[in-house]
Amino acid sequence: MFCIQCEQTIRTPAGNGCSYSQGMCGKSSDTSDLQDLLIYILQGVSSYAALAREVGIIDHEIDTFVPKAFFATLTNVNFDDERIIAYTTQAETFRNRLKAAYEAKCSELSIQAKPMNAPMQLVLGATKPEMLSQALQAVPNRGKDEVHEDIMGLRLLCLYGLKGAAAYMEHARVLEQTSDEVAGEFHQIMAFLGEDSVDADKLFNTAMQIGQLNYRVMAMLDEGETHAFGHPEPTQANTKSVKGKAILVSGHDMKDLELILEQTEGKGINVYTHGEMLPALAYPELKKYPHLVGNYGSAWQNQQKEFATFPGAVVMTSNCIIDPNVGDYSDRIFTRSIVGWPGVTHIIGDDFSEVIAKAESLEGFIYDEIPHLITIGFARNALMAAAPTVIENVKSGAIKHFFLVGGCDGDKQERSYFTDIATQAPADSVILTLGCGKYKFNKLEFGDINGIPRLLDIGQCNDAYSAIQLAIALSEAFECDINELPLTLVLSWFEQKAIVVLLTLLSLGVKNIMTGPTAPAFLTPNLAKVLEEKFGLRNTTTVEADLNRVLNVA
Ligand code: FSO
Ligand code: SF4
Repeated sequence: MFCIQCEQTIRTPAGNGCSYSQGMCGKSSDTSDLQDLLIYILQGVSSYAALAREVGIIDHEIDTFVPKAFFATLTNVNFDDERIIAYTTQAETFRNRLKAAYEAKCSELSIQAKPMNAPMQLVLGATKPEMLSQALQAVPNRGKDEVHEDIMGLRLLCLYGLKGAAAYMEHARVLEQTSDEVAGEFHQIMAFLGEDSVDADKLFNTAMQIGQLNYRVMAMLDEGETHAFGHPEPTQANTKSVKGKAILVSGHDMKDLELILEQTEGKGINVYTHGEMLPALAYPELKKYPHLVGNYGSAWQNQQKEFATFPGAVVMTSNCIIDPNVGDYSDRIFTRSIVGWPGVTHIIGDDFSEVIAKAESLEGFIYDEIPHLITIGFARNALMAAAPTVIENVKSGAIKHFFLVGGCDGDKQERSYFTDIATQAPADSVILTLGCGKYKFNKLEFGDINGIPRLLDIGQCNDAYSAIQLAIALSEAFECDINELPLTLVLSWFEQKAIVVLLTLLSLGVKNIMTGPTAPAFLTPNLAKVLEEKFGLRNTTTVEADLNRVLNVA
């Protein structure tokens, strides 16, 4: 196995990446190899999808399938070999279907079918051992001895960035937001990555193209969420438990939460959000359910402790899942969509009665805790509504700086940096946050500036789209470039969604972003240098030094 896609990858002086029998996340070498083979064959599907488009053929079923299956290989999503194999054999079937359609159309038009790249030609082994034996040709650092390490780093940056975009495409699709243009560009990039380019400029430009593509995808997702559930509104969310039977819904997919709320109405079951589902509590069409009682727990890395003590059923709608056997709750956690863990019940379709029956069979919370309320719901609309007051306060000097501190959480000790920078930011600064990284400080008291809360929770990681809209509005109000605003972005990264959000920001020309707690291990020193020179992108250092630098520059 070789996997280097997330922040917790193994780093040694001899080389970086998880490459032994198991990754740091618990992914076995078999699962990793099967995922590599899946991605490789998906690159073949996309190659045919891109060619088929040239002759006027679009297959929507396949357009949906490819990003979804790619999403299954994102960090902490699917650890179930059988499900990965099922995606892989389905991919081969789809690839052959497109091949046949493309070749038939070519002969109908009397044109020569274009030559096939390697992923288009792979004949999948019939058994798991045969598939595993094919993994070497599919491993993401294939050919590493023949190419410069910077080329490999750029390939991986593109591959992992596109994976993040694929995840958001699937989130958007669930909410009926699809686009033939976006799917076409996605296939074209996926196909390009299957060709193992050695062209550094082309790879770098592709990374920027992925960022731009993801900007459109995040806009689609924003449209899907606000169309389905209304615009988030500032909301006091309870973070303590309420007496009664309980279901906990984690991940990013609010459609699943809505289905669960509908199906539990009047059943005496309380529904809680977890992790990245917290922002759902601010959407009018979700918060209208009185049995959506609040948020339980914190970010993904604490789930083994938190789920173990949750006296109800748990539903994991997307990333991030970790081993449920450790906390001994594998019989009351359920997976959805692309998520998988061997032996855990996977819910297909829209019927959650198994989850409800499980919650009914469990004790639930036996008493009410004293509520602890936090304010959430400052997505695009609420931010825009607050913008005139914010602008006045900037003009009067009451607000001197904005920090966007967001991204992923994780269990590394160094991540206390994000708590410290939020709490040590000067009293005349406003802190915007998004993603599960917010749990490092979102239950603390930050006060307000003339009625504007100093901590504004924008939402999920994909709500970076809302943050960008605010930055654009502020730059228009102050008639300056985004980079001239008194705004500092501090991104905590863990997995590939954060990589693509970073690519989006860079592709929009946002400069001087700080990322931490460590640099991606697939970025070589040369690539890090190029990103610093071009974009001022740098690693976080110490809170004191970083605050000193950004506040004195501003
Ligand atoms: Fe967190 Fe996990 Fe949204 Fe990530 S739950 S770490 S950036 O997957 O997706 O913020
Ligand atoms: Fe290692 Fe991260 Fe890959 Fe897991 S997802 S195998 S921890 S690099």
